[in-house]
Formats: sequence, structure tokens, C-alpha cells
Amino acid sequence: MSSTTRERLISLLSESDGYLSGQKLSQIIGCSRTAVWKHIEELRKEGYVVEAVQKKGYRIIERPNNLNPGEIKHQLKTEKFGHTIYYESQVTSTQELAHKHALDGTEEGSIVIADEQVSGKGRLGRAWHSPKGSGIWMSIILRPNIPPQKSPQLTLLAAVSVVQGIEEVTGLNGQIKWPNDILIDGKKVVGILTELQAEADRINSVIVGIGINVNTPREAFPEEIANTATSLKVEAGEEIERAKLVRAILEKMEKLYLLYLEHGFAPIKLLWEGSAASLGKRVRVRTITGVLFGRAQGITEEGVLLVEDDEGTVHRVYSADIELPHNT
Ligand code: BT5
Repeated sequence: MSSTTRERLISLLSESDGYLSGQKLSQIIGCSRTAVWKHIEELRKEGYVVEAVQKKGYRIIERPNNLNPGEIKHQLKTEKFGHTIYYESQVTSTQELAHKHALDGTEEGSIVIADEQVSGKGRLGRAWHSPKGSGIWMSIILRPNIPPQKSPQLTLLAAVSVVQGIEEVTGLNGQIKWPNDILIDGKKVVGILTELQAEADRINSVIVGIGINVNTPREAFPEEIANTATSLKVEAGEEIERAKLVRAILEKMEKLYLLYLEHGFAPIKLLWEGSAASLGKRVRVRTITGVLFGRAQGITEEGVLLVEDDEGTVHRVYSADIELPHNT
């Protein structure tokens, strides 16, 4: 079934209060009643439970927890974000695919999303564990008219959007660990990777990659991260609808992005500080050049972390891994 027919069918059935007859569906979609029936069978194979009642028609009574574009777009309230969706059941990395689409000129706000990544990427060539069916692995393509050195601000903006989306859908309070992690109860539930296609003084596109452990069972994390990672399901104690969370994040992110383009980083900085895990705390900062201990004072207007060491010197940290020792 073509993805547009599937999307139409899902949204027609979703928006209807009661049953929709095969005849009505075939008229609206512009295909035969047999074709409608075949499409419905396809949806059932994907996990939709579609009730069919004689003389009344069809009705969706249960939806699968999947990330098909039709599921995401259903009730999506954005102007641009998520209007173009490249969905794959399996990819190497959504970042790689997003880079290609960005080069090909896809519109701003397009997303690449996959059910599984076989070589999901973290920062500095690290791996991101992205098992099938349980997470959100997505990359959003932006084209802001800002100098490349301001792009780290977009990581912080994305982190705030994800915290807001998680709170709306699950009620959980995520804490942002500078620059790109979201923690719940001290464990990592989200990682963000921001990459650029840019010239020296001009950005062509920013690819914001967001990885969220949504329904991962506790025992499914590999040993290396078993003690440091968690999922929303583990924390909330119930299965979370992935498409709903994607929608919430896209809606929050579009709002914050427009605010950012109009008013700059200041309003985002305030929101970020409201969810920051590290501020005022003693931290261990690991950069590629060494290790620094000190107190995280805050972030600058550019999104750079300020850390005051024991001698009182304030260091500007552009890129690092932060550890938050317990009881600080
Ligand atoms: C990150 O890197 O946290 C950025 C992760 C970005 C992933 C998204 S998914 C969609 C898009 N497509 C991609 O290919 N990537 C992006 P970093 O701060 O370097 O953290 C990486 C470290 O987190 C690893 O070395 C592990 O220790 C840990 N880790 C790996 N997978 C994890 C997971 N699923 N949950 C929690 N921690 C994980």
C-alpha cells in the first residue's frame, strides 16, 4: 500500500467518531471497495485492530505502538516540524540518512526516524544502543540562519523540548546534564547528538539526533550501560505510546525554535536552567585534554558551561563529559 493511502486511511478512521463504511472510504480515497478492504488487511498485519461490522463499516479499536508516518502525523499540531517524515524499520544511523536528505534539500523540520539502528552514533565516535521497537531514534533537520559557533545552543534547545515532551506524555521530570543527556533519577534516558553541514561562517543544515529509551525493559540494556541507563517505561511503570511522544516533542521543539529565531538564546537559557541537573553542583569534567574538578556555575549566552575550580578560576567548557558525583 502506498504510504499516502495508508496515512489517509489511518487518519480518516482515527478522526471518525464511529464506523466508516467501505463505500465512503473508497469514495474519499478514490479507490475500489476491494482495495479498501486490502488496505485494511495490511493495517491489521501492522498490528492495528480494526473492527468490521456489516452495514456500518470499519473502526480502529486498537493501535500498534509503532512509528509509521501515519501514526505520527495523526493529530500532529505543527506548522512544519514532522510534515516530511522519512521512516525506516531499520537503518545504520538516522543521522547518516538525515545528512543525505539535508544535502538533497529536504525542507526544514523534516525528520528521519527508525524502529532500529544497527550503528547508532553517540558523540566522539561512541556507539548508541538502539534496539528494535522500544525506542525513539530520530533526526531533525534544521536550517537556522545563525553562525556555526552558535549551533551548540540547538542541542540545549532540543534537550528542553524533549524534557517538556516527556513531561507532557508521561508526567516524568527529566533533568538535563550538560550538554546533551537527559537523566531521570540520575540515569540516562535520552542522548542528543548535534551535527552540522556548514561552511566557515554559514550553516547549511543542523542535524539534531535524539535517542530516547522509551519502552526498553530494564534487563534489555547491555552490561556496559546497565547501571547508568534507564527507560521511560522503567521509570513510569507503564508502556508509553511512542508516536504520541514524538508528536509532543515536535510540537514543543517547533515552538521553542521559533522563539529562538525571534528572540535569541536568552529565553531558551532560562528554560534550560530550570531543568539543569548540574548547576551549583560539584562536577568532574572530562575533556579531550584532561580532567577538571569544580563547581558548575551556569552556562553563558552561547551555551558554554562555566566551571569554577578550587582555586577560584572559572573555566569555559565547550565540549566534555560531565560526571555528577553523588551527594554534592
Ligand atoms: C549521546 O552521545 O548521548 C548521543 C546519542 C544520540 C543518539 C541519537 S539516536 C538518533 C540519532 N541517530 C544516531 O545515530 N544518533 C542519534 P554520548 O554523550 O557520546 O553518549 C554515548 C554513551 O552513552 C555511550 O558511550 C554509552 O556509555 C551510553 N549509551 C549508549 N547507548 C545508550 C542508551 N541507549 N541509553 C543510555 N546510555 C547509552
